[in-house]
Parts: sequence; C-alpha cells; structure tokens
Amino acid sequence: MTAHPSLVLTDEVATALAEGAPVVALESTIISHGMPYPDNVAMATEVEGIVRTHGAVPATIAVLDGRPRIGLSADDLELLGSHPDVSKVSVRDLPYVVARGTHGATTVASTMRLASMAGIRVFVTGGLGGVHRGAPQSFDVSADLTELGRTPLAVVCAGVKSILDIGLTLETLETLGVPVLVNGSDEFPSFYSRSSGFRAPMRIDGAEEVAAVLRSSLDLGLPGGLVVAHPIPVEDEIPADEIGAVIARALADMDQRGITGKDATPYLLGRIVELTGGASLTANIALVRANARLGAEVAVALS
Ligand code: PSU
Ligand code: MN
Repeated sequence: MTAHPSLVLTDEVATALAEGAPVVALESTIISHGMPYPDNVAMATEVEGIVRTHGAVPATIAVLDGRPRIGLSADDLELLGSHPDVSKVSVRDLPYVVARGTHGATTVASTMRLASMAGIRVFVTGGLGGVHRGAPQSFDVSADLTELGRTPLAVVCAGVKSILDIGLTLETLETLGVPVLVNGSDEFPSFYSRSSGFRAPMRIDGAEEVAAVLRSSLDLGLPGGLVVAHPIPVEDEIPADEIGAVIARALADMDQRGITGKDATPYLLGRIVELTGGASLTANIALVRANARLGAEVAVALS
C-alpha cells in the first residue's frame, strides 16, 4: 500500500515500506507526557537503536508543526522531550493540531491510526491505556481500546498498569473483538509486575507465533489489531504489593487534586515516579527495551 498523502515519512521509512522491509512504529506521548526529561529522550533514542539492532527500521510518530510525521530525527526527539508546548494527542485531537499547525505527542490510539495509514503493522510501546478505575461513574475509557477494535496493527506492550481496572480493560477488549496475546506466560502482566491476577486470554511463545496470529487476522479481513502483552523481565520487576501501595497513593492524590480526563494518565505516571524515587522509571525503561526487541522480531518475522 502507499502511505496516505497527509503523512510525512522519512526517506528511510518510506524506502523500507516500499521494499516490504520490517518497520516498527513507536509512540511519542510516552516521551512528552510519560517520562521526565532527559530520561525520556535517552529512552526514545535507545529504543530506536534496539529496533535497528534487531533488524527493523524504527518509525517514531508525532505531529510537528501540524504535520503527521512517520520517523523522526534526533532534534525532533529532543523537541518532543523538552518543549513545553507539545500537547497530548489522541485520535480525537488529531484534526485540531493538524489544522492549527501545532506540535502533538501521539498516544497509542493516534499512533496506531497514523502508523496504519502509513502501512506499518507492528507498534511498540510501554503500557496501553484502558478502562480507568471508577469508569462506571466517570466513563473514562481510553480511546486506545476503541482504536484496537478498528485498526489492524500488533501493539507490543507490558500489559496495563493497575492505575487502570485491569479486569474491565480485558472485558472491553473482548467486547471489541481484540485478541489479547501474552508472550511466554499464562498470566496477563501488569506493567511493573509479571502478575496481575488475570489469566492470559491467549498465550503465544515468541515472535513467529505473534506474526502468525497477525497474518491470520489480516487474511480474515478482521478490522482490528492485536494486543501483544510482553511481561517485564524478571530481574526488572517491581513486586505487585509494593507498587500497589504506590499506585493507591497516586490515585488518592489525583482525586484530591480533582485531576480527570486526558490529564489523568500523565499525572499518575509522574506521581508514581516521584513516589518511588525513580525506581518505577528504571522499570519502565527496562520493559520498553524488552518490548522493542520483541517488536522488531515480530516485524522481521512478518516481512
Ligand atoms: N500508560 C503507560 N505509559 C504511557 C501511557 C499509558 O504506562 O505513556 C500513555 C500512552 O500514550 C497511552 C496514553 O496511549 O497514555 C493513554 O492515555 P489516556 O488514558 O488518556 O487515553
Ligand atoms: Mn481518558
């Protein structure tokens, strides 16, 4: 397929896609609103390197000066990590930032959409958005889930954080017709921890098996994507009870400050880093590294 004409691709990404070479999409909200500077820029740069080392071309996605960009330079990553006026852009925000010519960091949902418009089939991130705790009252359900139901792309992540309601998130993914694969484990992971108390909806072992499921989904003409949950490496894990107490505190602080809507996830991520004295950031970076490697292997297996 040819990329949508509104997208701006780097030569490297355009060539790789034209040749059917492996390409891995990466999101930018994790850079601008998910981690502090300068660790965020270092992480983004390192992750691109890991994707390359494992044989694929990285395509970090963002909107810069109103233009949806597929593949970024080192200067672009620096801007996304440090510029104060980069808004968090989910699918509903895309037309607004494009029309106004401003900068936007793309979430899982909008990155999926733009990647798919470019012809990319594999996407690596840290954690997925989902159904927030208290959603039966607040209706706060991430557009990441809706997008997974309608955009055909494999999303490699470390599961969902227990800042969310993991059970309701898995139920919603089932309703939306999204396969949830867990790599190498019978339990769905909860980002910082390999355990969550929820069984893996479907288990696979290795990149070849992920690629086979993705190919089958595409062959069947199913509209949606796949969640590929990759548990954090054992040596980087934070025990569930330890991080659970921190998350409870962060959620209470958020309620007390009256933070809701699109500001909820960035606030919680930042507060957890503060409350753990940076330990959560170390774990977060470690799991993204592991995901980058698996994602590159999936893209290679697919090509
Ligand atoms: N969860 C994380 N790290 C993140 C995000 C979620 O552990 O960086 C980001 C992703 O970009 C995700 C977005 O798509 O937050 C979800 O935001 P919301 O809950 O507002 O949909
Ligand atoms: Mn939300």
